Order: sequence, then C-alpha cells, then structure tokens
Amino acid sequence: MTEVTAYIAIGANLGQAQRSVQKAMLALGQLPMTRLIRCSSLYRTAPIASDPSGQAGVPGPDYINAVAAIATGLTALELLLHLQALELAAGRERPFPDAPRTLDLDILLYGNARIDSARLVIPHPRMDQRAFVLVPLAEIAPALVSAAQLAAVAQQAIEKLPPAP
Ligand code: PH2
Ligand code: MG
Ligand code: MG
Repeated sequence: MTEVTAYIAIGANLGQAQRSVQKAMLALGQLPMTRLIRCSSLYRTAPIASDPSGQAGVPGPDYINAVAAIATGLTALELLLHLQALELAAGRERPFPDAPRTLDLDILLYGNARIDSARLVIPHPRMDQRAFVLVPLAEIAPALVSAAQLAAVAQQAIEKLPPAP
C-alpha cells in the first residue's frame, strides 16, 4: 500500500468545540488504511472571513482549531469523502458560507500533490492567510511553514490552550 502523509485542519465553533476537535482527531486515526501520526495543541482563535481580504471581526463564537498529521492509503478524494462523513456525523449543517459549525475538516496538504479539481484544491488555497492553520501546522511540522508565512498572519488573534487534563 502506498502511504501518503496528509495534514488536516480541524475547526469547530458550535457546541462542545474542544470535545468535537479531540473526537475528530481520534476519528481520523480510525479511518480505513489510516494512522494518526501527530496532533497539534488546541488553539482558541477569533473567526476569520474566508473571502480574500480574510479580515477578522466576522460574527460568531471563537473557534477551536488544531492540525493533525495522518499517514493514509486513501486517495485524496476518498479522504475528502471520509472527512465529509465525519462532519455530517458531528451534526454539520451548511446554511451559508462561513456559518458557525460543529466540525470542519479540511485537507491542507496531501503528500506533495497539487490538485485543482472542482471538488478539491490542494494545497488548501487559503492556508497562507490563516494563523489558525499555520500556527498549529508549524507546531507539528516546522519544516513546512516559514518564518515569513507566520509573520504574514501575526496580527490574527490565536491562543494556545493547555493540554486537556
Ligand atoms: N474556518 C472558516 C472561516 N473562518 N475562522 C477561524 N478562526 N477558524 C476556522 O476554522 C475558520 C474561520 C472556514 O472554514
Ligand atoms: Mg474550513
Ligand atoms: Mg471545510
């Protein structure tokens, strides 16, 4: 089996967000042909808009964010389908873009693949605009994030949470 290392961004800002993020990390490790390699700390972050300006100050509760590394034999599209099933199982609804959510699982990187299809774009097209992605990614894979990338998002509010007891 060919295994690929993939990085998954995890986010939640509805319900028991910390619990949902922790549960999602465990669920990632239980996907078929998949092992959980590494999990970042949990971070509390202010909601950021998805549009290109990426400005803070959008309505909604703070998010809990984290990044997990997995080794997987799933294809990128198979992985996407499994992530969407986990989001649905966590009660995810999509009433409008950037709506608060019980669970969001985004593929950031899939090995060194570059994918640009209607369903999936990898590397994640907005990861460079987001401290809530780059800071936890740098924690578990420092070689993948440069100081310049971190400096570009340094004004975004992000607080590392202590490990759960
Ligand atoms: N996800 C978004 C839009 N904005 N802001 C924060 N802080 N964390 C997120 O996970 C997030 C967001 C779209 O998926
Ligand atoms: Mg997202
Ligand atoms: Mg998403």
